[in-house]
Amino acid sequence: MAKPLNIALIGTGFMGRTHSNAYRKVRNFFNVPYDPVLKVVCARDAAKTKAFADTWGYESTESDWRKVIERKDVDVIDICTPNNLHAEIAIAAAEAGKMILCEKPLSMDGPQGLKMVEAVEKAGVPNMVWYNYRRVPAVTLAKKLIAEGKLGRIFHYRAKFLQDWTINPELPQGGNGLWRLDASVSGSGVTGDLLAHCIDTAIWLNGDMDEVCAMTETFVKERKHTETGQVQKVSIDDASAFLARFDNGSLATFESTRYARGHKALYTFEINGEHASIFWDLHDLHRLQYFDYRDASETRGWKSIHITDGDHPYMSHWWVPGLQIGYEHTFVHQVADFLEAVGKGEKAQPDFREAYRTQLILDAVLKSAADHNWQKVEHVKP
Ligand code: SOE
Repeated sequence: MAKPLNIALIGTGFMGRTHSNAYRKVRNFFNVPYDPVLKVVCARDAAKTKAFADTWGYESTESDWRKVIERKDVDVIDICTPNNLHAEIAIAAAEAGKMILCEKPLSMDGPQGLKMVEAVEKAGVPNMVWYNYRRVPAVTLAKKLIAEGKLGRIFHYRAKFLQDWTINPELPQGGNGLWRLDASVSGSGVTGDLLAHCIDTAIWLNGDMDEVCAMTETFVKERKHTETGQVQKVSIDDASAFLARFDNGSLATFESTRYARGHKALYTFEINGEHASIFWDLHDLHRLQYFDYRDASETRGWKSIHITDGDHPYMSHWWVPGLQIGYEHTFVHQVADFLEAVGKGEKAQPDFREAYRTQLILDAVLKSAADHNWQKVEHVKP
């Protein structure tokens, strides 16, 4: 029998929806030891929060996250707020002994991330950060192939995450919905929002990074504020690209932008190893492209592996072979993995400490871009 686990969701934006959907679906498809109960949702706007609660089936609403943390009937605090609130909420939740799930990126910067790591480790509470792309079955398969040594020594890692939604100079910045354009709330622009995903996947697949050399640009220098209408300097990076050297000696390039006309969420990575290469594309997320030099030369070539078989990661839980799943399922997988890990008393991944590694790389990228030089990346104990 699955035990009830009471969830408090803080934040009702896009991510709040993806997580709520995952809590509702997980037990229909995964035999997990806990049953997520949608106990309370919290956000400042009472009417919107009530509408959100009705849509997703939350039992109650709150407008002050501190009250949520005080509640005895809450086991898990799920933080889906803008980035500048992650640390304060997570540290208070850890002190209250709650389990914590936090949206990415973990924090505004490395030092703040470290305080969050220390708080959850001191409290000994289960914790995890929602880097959902690890849970795309094709990406999980890539991890398996690399761990099995199929690629051999890795020479190159190449990732990009391209969007085009901020090209219009009339788009305002800040406030509800557009906080991603205000560095005092988001920490940074595409570096923390998009490259954070690419870095999380990369260090999971290819190990730690040793050094980086970056450049960033802000193409639109001034925008009106959403609420005040005042024209203000744009504080975020609109585009960010960097070179990296991994601890295993492989060389890498990373690029992200919100100015790539025609691309809404083009996240791709390619890894070239001694024996084989793999390529993955979020727009075709159920396929893994694989080339193995050890195949007979007559039939050697890129294979497009359709990740829909019961043998593929996570897929036996869904439909029959040949039928696909999508973006929202990555969150269901992440909840399932979290509940399994809690049941076994194991760490869920990525936990705060692992996500802190990404944070240190983000700091090094921003520092490198500001100083126009190579930056060594501080390493974190696993
Ligand atoms: C930004 O547009 C965004 O929603 C990110 O914040 C998410 O993390 C990414 O998965 C999709 O794009």
